[in-house]
Amino acid sequence: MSSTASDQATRPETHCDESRVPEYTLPDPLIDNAGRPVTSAEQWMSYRRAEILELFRTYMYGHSPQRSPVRATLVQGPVVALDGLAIRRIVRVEVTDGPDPAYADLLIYTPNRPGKHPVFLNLSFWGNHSVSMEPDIPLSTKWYRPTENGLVINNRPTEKSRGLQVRRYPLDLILSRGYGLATCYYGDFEPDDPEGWKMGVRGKLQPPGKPFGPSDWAAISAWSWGLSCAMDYLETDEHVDPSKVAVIGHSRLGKAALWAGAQDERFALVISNCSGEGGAAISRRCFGETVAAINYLFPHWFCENFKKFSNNEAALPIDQHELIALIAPRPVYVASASEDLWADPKGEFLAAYHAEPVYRLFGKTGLGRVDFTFERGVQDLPPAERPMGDTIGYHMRIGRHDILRYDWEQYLNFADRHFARNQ
Ligand code: GTR
Repeated sequence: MSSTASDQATRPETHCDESRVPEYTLPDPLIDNAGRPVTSAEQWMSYRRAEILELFRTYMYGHSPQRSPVRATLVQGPVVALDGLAIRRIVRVEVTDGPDPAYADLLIYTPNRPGKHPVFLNLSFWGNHSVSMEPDIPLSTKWYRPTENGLVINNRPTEKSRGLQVRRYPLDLILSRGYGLATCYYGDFEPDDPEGWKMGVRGKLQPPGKPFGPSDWAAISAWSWGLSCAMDYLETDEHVDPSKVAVIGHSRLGKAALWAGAQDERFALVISNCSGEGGAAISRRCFGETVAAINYLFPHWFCENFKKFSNNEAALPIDQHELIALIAPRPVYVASASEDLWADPKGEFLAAYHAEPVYRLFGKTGLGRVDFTFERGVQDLPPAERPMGDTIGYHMRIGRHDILRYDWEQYLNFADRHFARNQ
């Protein structure tokens, strides 16, 4: 996606031309704020990790408030679902206090056999009724962006949107491999709109009349905060193994999954699918979507301080390899798609690559040895459909910006390996 000279006054110019990637120097996660080297896992965990988290909070995603204890009510099920493969239920999780609490309706599938199961936790773009064709999953009653094709009427989804996203949720595969899925609509926490905060958790928790400060949370943090609330509930669910919860998201929700995984160490595994700018992609490459473009297109996603870095990436005190490093020593998977240049596959790969030194502190191998090189000035990308890595996984699927069965197959293999289910 690139813009023309005529609209540059409004929409920032972008390009997907590798020869125009500037020279840059990445911040070193292993040099602390005082300029001293960080040489041990103990130093990383005791203070360096907190320094980097604070930089991401102050300059990029904003600071989120403490969570109250969640309250959960079963609103549907349990029922046997997916031809006997799964037990399905919907649990309403209230996440704020007071008379009119914000809530999320978690749709949960777990394997239809006794015991506690590993689970993928995910926010969806279209809500619970979109991830499956099952006719008895209630339509969301929350706010949706208007569409022209009858999928949304009066800001509410219609029957026409049932199953809309099934290609992104291969439930048969996930359940038959022994995993569960817990999911809810991202708009349960905040509608994705510049005015959305008024209808979401940020509006509920902001003291009346008090404007947001320059490093207060924004929408991505609200979604990540919601993922932690969902985890608060999952820790109490008798069918879920809370030590094996993988947080997974696609695109803007991949950004939220990474930020949730960086902050909340209860997530045992973190998966970023095509998360791009503000997610896994190195901001300093300025390839595809840029800081200026994302702040212009989505002014509500990041905190106000982040606007200072539009067309000023070199001044960022952090870059996205450090977001991945914050997940260490836990396993993290970064995936791209070959035609998804807007998300900068090469920048996503390089962030995974440059998180390696932090994993090494823990005696872990991240991506490990990479047996190919990039040449500047060439439209080169990581090799397609060659999943690689150890504690950091990476693949680039052939095709477009999406999350498909191929991606899930790799995530399941990665989770099997790290959750040691196949030993
Ligand atoms: C695009 C946006 C990306 C990505 C994507 C998505 O429009 O520029 O950062 O988040 O949307 O979420 O599908």
